[in-house]
Amino acid sequence: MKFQYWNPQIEKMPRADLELLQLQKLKAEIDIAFRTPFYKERLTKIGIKSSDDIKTLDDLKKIPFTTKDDLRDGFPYGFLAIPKEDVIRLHSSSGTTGIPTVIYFSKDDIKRWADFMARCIYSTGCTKNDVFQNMITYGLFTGGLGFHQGGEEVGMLVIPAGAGNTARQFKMMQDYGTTVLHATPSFLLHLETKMKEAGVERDSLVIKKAFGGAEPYSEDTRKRIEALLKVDVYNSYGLSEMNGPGVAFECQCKDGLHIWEDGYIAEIVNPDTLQPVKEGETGELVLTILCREATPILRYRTRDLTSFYTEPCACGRTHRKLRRITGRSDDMLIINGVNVFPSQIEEVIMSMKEVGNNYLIIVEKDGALDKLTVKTEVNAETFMDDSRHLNALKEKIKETLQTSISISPKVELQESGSLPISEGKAVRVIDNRPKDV
Ligand code: DLL
Repeated sequence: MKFQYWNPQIEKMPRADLELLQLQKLKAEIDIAFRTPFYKERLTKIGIKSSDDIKTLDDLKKIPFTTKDDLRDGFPYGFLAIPKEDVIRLHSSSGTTGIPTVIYFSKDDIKRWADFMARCIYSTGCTKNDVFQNMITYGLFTGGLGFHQGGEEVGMLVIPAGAGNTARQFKMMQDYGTTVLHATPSFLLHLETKMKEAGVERDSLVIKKAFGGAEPYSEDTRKRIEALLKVDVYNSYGLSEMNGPGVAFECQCKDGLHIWEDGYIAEIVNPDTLQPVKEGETGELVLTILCREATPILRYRTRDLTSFYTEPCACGRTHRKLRRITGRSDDMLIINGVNVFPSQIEEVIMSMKEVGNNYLIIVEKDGALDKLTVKTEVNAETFMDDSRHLNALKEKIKETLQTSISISPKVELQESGSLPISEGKAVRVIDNRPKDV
């Protein structure tokens, strides 16, 4: 395989040099942090007076974690490090419930972010000859503009399609000869169902690649999208607190996500003890941004569960790789005392070929006990089968889930296209149990 690098010097930098660069950037970011009301108080409290007190990368561990609640407490300007007149953009969580988390950007911050995004896109083999249809929400959500800027930086023809409206999406793919797509994995799965319904022939499209991210998905889901749409799918990870997309991305090897360590310091900790996990073990990702002057964030608890690869990547990049995010430490369901991650359920159902492209997990109270229902679409041929086959499939799903998660749920099979699909991140879990007060 021939690899291409957006910034070979940085991407293949020897580890020792990379760590030195991180230290320099960390010191600069600490000085920036001192200009925010929040960190000025927090750093002073623990006896850090300036970046001179950070002598090694390990010294970062002296600084307490920053949480989403801290960001909310600091709303709206507690984390702002530059004069307001130098801010050119903000992105924030939707803020429909509670206080939003808001991130500000200077002109240089936006340039740096665009450059990281270009690095991600280029690392998958895209070039300026590609036509890139960005089928994700634009607006306060970072997915739209983040990828848009990166695509333009690479020199691709970027179509700011936005999410939803599948009929128009297919029309644009045909009209403009789209070669690369970006959407949530759930939307990519949905696209194939809609393609059949709309009678769009795959041969009328020239799509080759798709970026899928913003929500967790299993390896089986990736394989399924690749088989259905006949494209290569690359996993893309990021979060608005760390700019948005562009934090970690799969290269042409499609085996783990390179985290750009000249832009972010990544730690993985045990979410209960908050101590570092052993090399290669799974835990919660903690990130410090090194590439933003308007809103510094140090040691942010992402809640995302992942682990580092210990082997180097065949592409020659020296930036470490993260394993696919399996879920969040706060999305774990406790069902009659058993811990279950929605991703474990997805893994089981998406590995079965009879199962369709959408599913929903419902938890409710049944008397004193919790009841788990898994509703899953089945593909059209299976749905038309006689009831014996459908019952056998139900039993198979039940038994496999029992083995995997130690719970035997109620399984409901539904017709393809009948479960709700959201334009943004998929809603996979409905927990109707009364909340403890
Ligand atoms: O989802 C940024 C983004 C946009 C990433 C487009 C990739 C593509 P937030 O809305 O702040 O930002 O949500 C961040 O989404 O903490 C993860 O829990 C989850 N997430 C994002 N990417 C992945 C992924 C954007 N590839 C939160 N796999 C994160 C699993 C993901 N979860």
